[in-house]
Amino acid sequence: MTPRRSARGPAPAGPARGAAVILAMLLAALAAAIAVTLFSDQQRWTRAVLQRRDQVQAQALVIAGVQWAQQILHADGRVKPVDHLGEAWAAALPPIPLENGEIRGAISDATARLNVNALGGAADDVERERIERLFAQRGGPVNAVDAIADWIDADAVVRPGGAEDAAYGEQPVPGLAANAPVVRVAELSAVLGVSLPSLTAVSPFLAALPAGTPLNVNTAPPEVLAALFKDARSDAVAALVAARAQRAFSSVADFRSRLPAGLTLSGETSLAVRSDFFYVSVEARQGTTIARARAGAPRRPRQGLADDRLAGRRMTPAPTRAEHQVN
Ligand SMILES: [Ca+2]
Ligand SMILES: [Ca+2]
Repeated sequence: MTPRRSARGPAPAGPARGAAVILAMLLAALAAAIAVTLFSDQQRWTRAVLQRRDQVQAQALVIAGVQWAQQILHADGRVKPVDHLGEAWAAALPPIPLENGEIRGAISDATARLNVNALGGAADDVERERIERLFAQRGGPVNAVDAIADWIDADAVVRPGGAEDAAYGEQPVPGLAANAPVVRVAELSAVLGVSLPSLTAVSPFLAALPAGTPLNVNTAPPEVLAALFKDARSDAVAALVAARAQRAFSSVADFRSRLPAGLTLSGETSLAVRSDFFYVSVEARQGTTIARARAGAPRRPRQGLADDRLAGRRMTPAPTRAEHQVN
C-alpha cells in the first residue's frame, strides 16, 4: 500500500518539525508579551495622567484657598481696629467636600508669638527680656540668646556669650553668621549653642517678623502671655486669658487696667491689640493627591514675609488628617 502524501510535499522530518513547533510557540509568547507590555504601559500612562490632573487641581485649590484667606483678612482689617480670637478669621475652616476631594484651612496670627528678630536690637530691650523668660519657662536655648542676637544683628561685634563670623569659621564645617533678620524660626538651628530639642520646645511661640512688629495681647497664647510678666503665676495668667475670652482688650491701656493681681508688666513696648501678619495654611485633596500650602500673609500689601511653600505629593494609603500646626 502506497503511503498518502501531503499536497504540500512530504512532512518535515522529526527534528525539523519540532523546531517549527518551538518557533510557533515562541512567536505566540512574544505576541502575548508585547500585548501585556502595551496594556501595562497604557495603564501606567493613564494612572500618571490622572495623578497629574489631581495634583494640578489640588495645587490650584490651595492657591485659591490662600487668596481667599487673604481677602478675609483684608476685609476684616478694613472695618475692625482690634483683632481677637472671637473673629471669623480665627475659626478653622472645616473640611469642605468637593468633587473628587475636599479642602480645609486655618488662619493663625503670627503676631501672637514673640518676634525673634527683636533680638537683633539692644541688649537691654524689653522684647529680649520676654524671649529670655519664654526660653527659661519653656525649656528654650537660654544660653544661646546672645548667639542668636549676634546671628541676627548686622555687626561683627561679639556679645558676651555670643558668636560672630570668627566662631563659625572655627567649626568643623566653617560658616558665617547670617547678620540679618531670619525669615523662618527654623533657621536658628544653625546658631551655635542652639540645640534642636531646645528650639523645638519654643518654636511654637516664636515668629520671624520684621523688627518692631508688636505682639497682639488679644491672640497670644498663655505661654507667650506668661513671658510678658516677671514671676507670672499660672493661675493669674489663666485668669487673664479667661477675662480676655469674655471681652477682648480694646487697647493696650485696657489690657493693662484689667491685669489680675500678681501680674506686673515688665514693659509695654511693642504690644498691640491688632495684627498685621498672619499664617495661612490650606490643604486640598483631589483623588489620591494632596497639596498643602503654608503662607505668611501680611495684611498690608508689599510687606514681605518669606515663608511660602507649596507642596504636592501622592498619598499612601489614605489622606492625612493631621491638623496644620504652624511651627
Ligand atoms: Ca553682634
Ligand atoms: Ca552679627
